[in-house]
Amino acid sequence: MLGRRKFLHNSLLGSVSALATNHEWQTGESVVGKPIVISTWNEGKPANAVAWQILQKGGRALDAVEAGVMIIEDSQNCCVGLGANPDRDGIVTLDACIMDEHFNCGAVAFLERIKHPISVARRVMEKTPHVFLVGAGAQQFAIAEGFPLEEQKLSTNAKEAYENWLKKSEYKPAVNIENRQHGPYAPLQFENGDWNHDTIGMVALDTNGNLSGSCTTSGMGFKMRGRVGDSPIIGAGLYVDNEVGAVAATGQGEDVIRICGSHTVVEFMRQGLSPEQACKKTVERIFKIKGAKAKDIQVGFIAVNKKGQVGAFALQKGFTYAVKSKDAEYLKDAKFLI
Ligand code: SD4
Repeated sequence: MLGRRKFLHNSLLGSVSALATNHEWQTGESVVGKPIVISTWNEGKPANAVAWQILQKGGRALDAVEAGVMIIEDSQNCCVGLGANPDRDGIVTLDACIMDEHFNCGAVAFLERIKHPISVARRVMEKTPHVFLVGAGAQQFAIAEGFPLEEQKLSTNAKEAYENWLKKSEYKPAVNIENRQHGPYAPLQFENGDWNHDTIGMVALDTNGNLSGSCTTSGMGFKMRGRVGDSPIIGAGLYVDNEVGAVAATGQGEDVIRICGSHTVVEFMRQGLSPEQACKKTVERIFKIKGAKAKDIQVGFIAVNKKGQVGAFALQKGFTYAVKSKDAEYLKDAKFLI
């Protein structure tokens, strides 16, 4: 027979492990278990709220990460989607990618006049034998799939920003321009034409323990015509390995591409690092490569692992990310290196 003390000890352990099964946690970045969603920047918060509607009903992470970023693509006067800043020729071009729990992935880049590049990326994944369509071909595919061709017209904010930019016509990536101008929580509508937020990345773990991720962007404002950054590139702007974790990147795409950023974070998690440590180690790699020039750029990563632990890390101060789970909903400043 079990003594009373031993019985208590065992039943406590029993309830803790039952809790742990449904609700994993660890110290440091909060816990959170499944389902859970994490997104980049301040816009991550409203995007997470939409994703959560799907996750909390036991829905698939893939559906959640598509729907979540779509509302940001939708907002006509925001940083992502057709309302965003154009390239240096005054044309908005969009990039996006999506990846599910089976290594299925789809991407589009240099896509014009289509409101939801993330959904076109999903169609590429689900309806073609390919992973990546670009430019006129991506647009042709979108139209064939029934996506409406929108008017070629800059939003009020983008028009003003572009006219300002034309005065000097200097392309200089700015660090955290998003938060400098809009404070700790930016609403979806901005008042001045000087915003320059470009991207939302989202990764999620669903009730069934499956991971997926999405990333959608207008790319760096006033970029060279034809320039594509990391955001639609599987392994750079986004990567999902359902045995390990899911990661999305934001910031200076060129510097994320050269180290296959999101894939690198996943590989560090595979080696046993927590999501935050894995993001940090990847940022350190970029820092090492850039040397003194690192201060001119921003790069940030968000990550979730198979247990539902989340984390983020940035090169510089000012990168925010949003988390939503059953017990937590927060927008947080990421830790940073310099
Ligand atoms: C790009 N990574 O096109 C994107 C930009 C970005 O917030 O993340 N901006 O390089």
